[in-house]
Amino acid sequence: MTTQGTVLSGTGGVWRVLLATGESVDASLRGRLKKQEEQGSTPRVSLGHASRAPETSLKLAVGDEVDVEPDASGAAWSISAIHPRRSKLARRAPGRAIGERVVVANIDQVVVVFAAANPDPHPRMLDRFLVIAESNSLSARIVVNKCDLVAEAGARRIFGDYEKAGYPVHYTSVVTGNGLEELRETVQGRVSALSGPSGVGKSSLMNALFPGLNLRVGAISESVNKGRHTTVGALLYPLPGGGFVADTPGLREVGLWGISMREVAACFPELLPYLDNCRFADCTHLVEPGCAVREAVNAGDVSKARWESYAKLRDELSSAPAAGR
Ligand SMILES: Nc1nc2c(ncn2[C@@H]2O[C@H](COP(=O)(O)OP(=O)(O)O)[C@@H](O)[C@H]2O)c(=O)[nH]1
Ligand SMILES: [Mg+2]
Ligand SMILES: [Zn+2]
Repeated sequence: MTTQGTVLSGTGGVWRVLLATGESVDASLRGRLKKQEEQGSTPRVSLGHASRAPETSLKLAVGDEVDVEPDASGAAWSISAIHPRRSKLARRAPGRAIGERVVVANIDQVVVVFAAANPDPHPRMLDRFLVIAESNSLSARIVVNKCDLVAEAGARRIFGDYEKAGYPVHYTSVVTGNGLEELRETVQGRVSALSGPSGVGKSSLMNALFPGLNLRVGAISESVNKGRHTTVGALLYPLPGGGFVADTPGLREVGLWGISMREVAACFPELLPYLDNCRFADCTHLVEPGCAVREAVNAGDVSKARWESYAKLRDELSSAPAAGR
């Protein structure tokens, strides 16, 4: 009897799968799927109906929806099919489009959490997270937590650039409860990849939004997977009332490999209206005369700090092995 489920985590070839019944089981990949995974091939996922889905990398990831079957004894479960993915947050290997590793599959949004203070916000790191989301065609929202520690006007000034760029920004405090209900509504029933530096209050926020979730507060999330013998980096938490939150430790280290130079400008949404108006079609928006992007920066229509981030990321990409274009 086949049942559908969602992959919550994976350790050393054993995958924790949440069944539609609400029960969680440990399952291993069925032989055929496993072989494909080891070969790193990209076979079409067969679901028994004519699939228009593009070739899907079959490496199983947290967030994947799967078919599982118990063996005759009913004690051991195996994963017999992986459903096509709606979306993915992937890190790409240097220099090639294939060989990417999916960090989380089927997510609806990336939620990037920073603190208004303690630790102080780091906008350039935020820009990296946003570029990773944009390059995966995922929508992103920003949470500025610990607003009890600073005057909210100050926090709004720092993150105003992002509101102007079109990102939803939530100003929250787990201490006062400010902003929590609005944030809960955007997370409930959806699959969110939660990211941000450690210590900003990600676990505290989730516990406050969803009592009963019981994430460890003060724990260094980056160490969650240390010492295990696989490098599966994400853990999916089912939310009471529907939806999931994926804890994605190490997302910060996701390289920007595979993003082309041209693509990186398009990962800054507020630059999009200007990109086709530069004098030179191959404008880098760094030094050229007649650059519509720099004119917008000089006119104050585009944040200088964001443009500097763009320049920095571009510089980083140009020295990467995948450089070119
Ligand atoms: N003042 C204040 N402290 C908070 C807030 N949210 C979390 N903290 C504290 O920040 C520390 C780190 O929280 P944690 O949830 O573990 O952060 P994570 O590493 O991002 O998951 C803990 O000591 C929390 O009690 C907040 O809104 N205001
Ligand atoms: Mg945490
Ligand atoms: Zn330009």
